[in-house]
Amino acid sequence: MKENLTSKKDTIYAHPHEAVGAFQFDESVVAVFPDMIQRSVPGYQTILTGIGELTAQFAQANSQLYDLGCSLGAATLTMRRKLTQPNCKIIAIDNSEAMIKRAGEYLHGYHSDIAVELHCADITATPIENASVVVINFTLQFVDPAKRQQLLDTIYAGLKPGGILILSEKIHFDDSALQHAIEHLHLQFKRANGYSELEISQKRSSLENVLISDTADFHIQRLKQTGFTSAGIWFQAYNFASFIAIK
Ligand code: GEK
Repeated sequence: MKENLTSKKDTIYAHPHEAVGAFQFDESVVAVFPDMIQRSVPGYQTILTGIGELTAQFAQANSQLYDLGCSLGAATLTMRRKLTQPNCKIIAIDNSEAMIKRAGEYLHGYHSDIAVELHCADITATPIENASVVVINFTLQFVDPAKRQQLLDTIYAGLKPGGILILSEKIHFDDSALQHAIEHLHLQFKRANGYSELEISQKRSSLENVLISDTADFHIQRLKQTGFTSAGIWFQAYNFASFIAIK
């Protein structure tokens, strides 16, 4: 990897902000994003490895693979590495201009003969067609809850029979004792990864009303209601889970 593509340490909330604004995926976040997501999301690397393995298992020849809310393209990279089926294309979409620009630089840093299209667009307004694998890795949680079902319907309609949706999300728990205990584990994870109390509390304020989580049961029910016959969790680390749904 080229020197100028390496990630800086995330110190965005290390100093007091006079007013903590709503979290935005802008250039300051892009510069530290790989560090930020690794230190904030338990199991992130394992999920990426799983996305690669599921791609190898479910990708179909002559089909399209989607990475919705691709950020810097980490899932696209792992899909591209594991894809062996002929005549496939990966379509990676993010509505942050800064993310897409940087994702292009990352993807060009590695050689591959597999076609990747990068689009700066809203995933709720993107057509999904002839798909065998659709990944939404920690992005549905940022979509307006009122638009989530419609997005899932679009994905379902665009998937080929036997196709797979891989959906990773931060989740919450209706049981308050469980919520408290598991949230504590996540806080300890962030502390162990070097985040200070100030950073943790300012980040939490900035994500309020921006990241809106659902429960695991709600996700599975909604996936079944969408039409998927098989839907369940394949990975969970504390309050972060990844679901698969097979058409
Ligand atoms: C990874 N998947 O590293 N349309 C398009 N993009 C959106 C939208 C939208 N409506 N809303 C948010 N985003 C990545 C990590 S990060 C997760 C995904 C996180 C984009 C937003 O710009 C950001 O890049 C991404 O979704 C969420 O595997 O930061 O916790």
